[in-house]
Amino acid sequence: MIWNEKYECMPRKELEELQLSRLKAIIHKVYDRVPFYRESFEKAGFKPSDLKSLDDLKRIPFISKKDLRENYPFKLFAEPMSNIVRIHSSSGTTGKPVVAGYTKNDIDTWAELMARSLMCAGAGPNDIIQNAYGYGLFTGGLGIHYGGERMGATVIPASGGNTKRQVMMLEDFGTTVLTCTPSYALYIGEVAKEMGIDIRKLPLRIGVFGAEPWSDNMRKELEAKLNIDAMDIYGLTEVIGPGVSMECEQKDGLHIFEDHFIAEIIDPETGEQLPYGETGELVFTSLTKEAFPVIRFRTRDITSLNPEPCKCGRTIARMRRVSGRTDDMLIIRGVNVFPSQIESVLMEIEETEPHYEIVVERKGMLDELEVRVEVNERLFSDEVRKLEAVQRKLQNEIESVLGISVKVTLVEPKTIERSEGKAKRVKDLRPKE
Ligand code: DLL
Repeated sequence: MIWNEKYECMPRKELEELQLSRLKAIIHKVYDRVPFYRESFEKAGFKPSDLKSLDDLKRIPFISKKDLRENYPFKLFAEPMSNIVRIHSSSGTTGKPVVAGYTKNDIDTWAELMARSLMCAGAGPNDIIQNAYGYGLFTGGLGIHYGGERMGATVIPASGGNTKRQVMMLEDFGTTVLTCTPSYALYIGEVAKEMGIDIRKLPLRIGVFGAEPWSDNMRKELEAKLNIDAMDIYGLTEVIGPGVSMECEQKDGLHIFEDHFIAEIIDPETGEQLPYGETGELVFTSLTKEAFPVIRFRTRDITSLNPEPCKCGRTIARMRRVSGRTDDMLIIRGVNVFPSQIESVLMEIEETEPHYEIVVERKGMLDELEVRVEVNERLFSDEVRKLEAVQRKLQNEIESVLGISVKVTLVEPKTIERSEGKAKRVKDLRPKE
């Protein structure tokens, strides 16, 4: 089912006309109301009246995370505080957090986008949604909550953590849709098993997983372990929160709600716009947000775009699953390594569990990459010879994917820290330059 057929299935030409008229309005608004944009447009010699076609967007300068930090907390808002009804913020692990403001209409738009997303994932008004994304400043909790209610489903505001209680609710409340990070879903599955509960036999049928990169092999793992369809949801605080794009039943890319956001792909080195199909950094422009519009925001997320209509009936473009971030990329002895490449290999090996961490250290002059992965109970109690064989197999496969040597360490079951939100899988212990 499609929540909003009019906007999700619009002929492309009509959609582009709508985008252009909305873009003109938002460009004028930020120019008039937000000193940062006025200055940056002027520096680039761009006037709002120069915008004649969607193609002219290219002429507008980007806004980066750094700009957002420099305007912390409220300087990019385009509405007076009296019109702001809510504040959210990102975790800010690498400096000051990003602060997003919402007007009443923004909250309404967001609920609409999340209702679309949940329906796109296959959920409907008869579902019971257990929302195990964290409630609070993080956008996952309240964002999904309002969308679930808008769609008419029953929402359980479980929030993250208290994992035994999550399992109890899955069983007692007959949850049909679980929303949380993929790493937390894995952990919930593991705790259920320890409690002697087989999630595969419960009514749970859909997982709406996102907020962190995960691989298609992790999807297979989750689908098998929980007996569900595991669907990818994408979003970010700067753009609105979850509900920017969502996978449909085809599981072939995430539909971007393009009547509200324009997506571009750029070359992260040159900033040049890349054609459809090419991989690069995702850039978003919000078209309808009132309080905190973003114009050409560089997400650092890596993906590509596909504008072809989908078999599901939606005509809005799709983005490929985000494989990582430009700032997640590790450079090891000159080679670019994405944690998702390692995850993909690990998920294909039966004897290991999907719990791993990546440690980078400098030994002498050289960087060393170590992949620590848990083995399953069976292998753990098996002969050393078998352990060694698995270790060698993993090492060979990872080395052939990455093209550099790695150290693989098999660790005991349940020794790697579990995540209740976004997993932190990389420990980069190299001295900061
Ligand atoms: O993570 C919003 C969200 C909540 C999305 C719940 C999905 C579900 P931030 O905390 O601002 O917002 O983090 C945004 O997380 O730029 C990506 O790098 C990453 N990310 C989000 N969704 C995905 C995904 C929320 N499906 C940052 N796949 C983004 C890969 C994702 N990465």
